[in-house]
Amino acid sequence: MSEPTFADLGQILVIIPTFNELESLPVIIGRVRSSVPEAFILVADDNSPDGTGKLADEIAAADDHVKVMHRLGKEGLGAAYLAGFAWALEHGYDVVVEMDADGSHQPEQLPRLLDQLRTADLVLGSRWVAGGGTVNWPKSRQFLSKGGSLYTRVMLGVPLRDVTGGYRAFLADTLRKLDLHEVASQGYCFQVDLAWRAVQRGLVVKEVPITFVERVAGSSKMSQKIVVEALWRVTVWGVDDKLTRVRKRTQKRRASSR
Ligand SMILES: Nc1nc2c(ncn2[C@@H]2O[C@H](COP(=O)(O)OP(=O)(O)OP(=O)(O)O)[C@@H](O)[C@H]2O)c(=O)[nH]1
Ligand SMILES: [Mg+2]
Repeated sequence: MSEPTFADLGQILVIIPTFNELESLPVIIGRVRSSVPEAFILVADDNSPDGTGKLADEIAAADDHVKVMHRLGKEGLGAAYLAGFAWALEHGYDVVVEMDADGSHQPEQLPRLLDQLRTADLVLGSRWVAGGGTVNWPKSRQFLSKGGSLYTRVMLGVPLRDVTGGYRAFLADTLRKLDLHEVASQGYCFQVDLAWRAVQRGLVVKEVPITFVERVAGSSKMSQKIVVEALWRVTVWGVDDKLTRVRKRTQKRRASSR
């Protein structure tokens, strides 16, 4: 059987943000290259002290499908993605993918996301739809992730099951419509922010099942601060959104009773 091709989608760029991913990076690059050979990769490294950026340069020197963006220091996942998106749009890519370096997002499942992008503006890899799930994730992390998505669904009214996940494929046109210059959120909240922006703009957002695998090498950059930021911002956005709706409804009622 021949490999599926995604030539009809145009040029694809997979952005992999890294901070101290020396062990994981070469593995993940190799897996992306075999899974979707036509895709390009941009490693967005925040000057990792362990030399991940240097290793990325060495890989890029031997493979014209691998590019590297060196950033000055650790500024968080959101900032690295925003810089990567800007680079992708400047360089004329048609599809932009978000993928972690640690193997949690399996490159072998990328074809699923790309396939659905043919009929969507944004495709989310989802752990919490039928067929999706996690491997080696403690119950506490599963609870936090499902609970976070449920809270967001209720507060913001987004009809999505996994809104904090970071395995995603965007049409470049979608990124152009999201007013990215306004995005200030980080971590999980960055993912919520982008999905909510897409929903608010009436774009087609689809979820496809993925199996998220807990990292086997390196260490997590997840922190309590990231969780608290997400909870706080989602609450503020949700309350603000509800107040705006009530205000609009009252204005309409007043106008029609005049
Ligand atoms: N460029 C850049 N990449 C980052 C930064 N923080 C995290 N990353 C990368 O973003 C991806 C996700 O980070 P993780 O530490 O795996 O966070 P997580 O997946 O929420 O946590 P775990 O489930 O414990 O792995 C990885 O590829 C990290 O190397 C950062 O400040 N800058
Ligand atoms: Mg991870």
